[in-house]
Amino acid sequence: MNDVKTKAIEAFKAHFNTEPTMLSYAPGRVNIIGEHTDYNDGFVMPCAIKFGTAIAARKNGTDKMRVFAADVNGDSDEFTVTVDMDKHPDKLWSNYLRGVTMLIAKKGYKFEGLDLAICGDVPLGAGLSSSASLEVSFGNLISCAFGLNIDLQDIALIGQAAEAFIGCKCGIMDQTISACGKKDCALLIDCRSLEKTQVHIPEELEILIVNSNVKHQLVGGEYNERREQCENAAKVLGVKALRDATMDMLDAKKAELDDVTYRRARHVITEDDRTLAAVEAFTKGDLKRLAELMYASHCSMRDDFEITVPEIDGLVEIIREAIGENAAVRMTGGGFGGSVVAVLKPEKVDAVKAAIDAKYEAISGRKATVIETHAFDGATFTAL
Ligand code: GAF
Repeated sequence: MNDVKTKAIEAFKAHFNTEPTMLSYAPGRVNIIGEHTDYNDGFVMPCAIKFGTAIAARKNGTDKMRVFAADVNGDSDEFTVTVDMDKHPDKLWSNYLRGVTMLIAKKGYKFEGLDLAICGDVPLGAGLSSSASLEVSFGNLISCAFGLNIDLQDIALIGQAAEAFIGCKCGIMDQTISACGKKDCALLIDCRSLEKTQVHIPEELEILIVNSNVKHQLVGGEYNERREQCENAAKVLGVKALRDATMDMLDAKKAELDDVTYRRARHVITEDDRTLAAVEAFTKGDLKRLAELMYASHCSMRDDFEITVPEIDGLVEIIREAIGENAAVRMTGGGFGGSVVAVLKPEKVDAVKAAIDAKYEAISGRKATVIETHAFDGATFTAL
């Protein structure tokens, strides 16, 4: 059992003075390519990572969720299972649970209260979807505990709606990969049809995540603004979503779009193409092509979508210099801080770590955290 699962069980016993009867777990994710395409009905290619959120639980025979968040300074919360949920004024972590509870109840499912102890090891604010792993782990727990049989993709949709309840109009990527991830594979997700295609990650390649330790938080703000800009561009182009547009269509309407909107749309349209091309590069084991695509994705996020920060741009360049040819590296996730992802041969890892040690602090005033991972399975539930 991984550490976080054991910790959740121990925390449950210590807090509730009894044994848990269930354990739910869902991982965080790293997105290899396809950024800010999901809410444009486009393509993404994430995989689940080795970190996640574990919840040890037991039915409590009441209509209350009683939650102990072992790793949020031992904070706790209690709320009633209802279709009419209020947000907690200052416990953001609990609002994800409140949102998921309300949304499952609103769908007409009948369930009752649980005692819960939660432990997660997805680094917060690192762009690795700690909140999606919490929503999916909790949604799947409710479904399995009360025999509701909610499909994992529907659990993901409920998680996405919980984010909207809190204030972030996010896409469906993070919750889908957390729910449905496959060991040793990235998933190409068509965010319109929700069709998922497994893209095997060749054994000789490793996934490296480098957390810039510039924390980002997606709730509201610039993320929602980007989404609005994309929706406006789609309207001007006369398409349902930017997924349906081409660069020719965009260029034909250039005069009707302000420069910012044009560049936002260019990022999304070209990112969809890069994502599909990356599947082919992976399939052929063509690291050089993958490197071109990932760097082009990074530059597009930096220059057109304007979601990178100098620390992240610096990290990408440090890694490119360290690996030389075939440096498949880019920012991953929503942006404004967070992490960089690299796909590389394991023998390159030491050189990357040494370069980061030598150069990152000087450009950023902080240390980066290097995480070596592979692709993991999505959500699981165990009766204890
Ligand atoms: C965040 C969102 F939650 C996702 O839906 C996605 O838009 C991503 O940013 C950017 O690709 O993680």
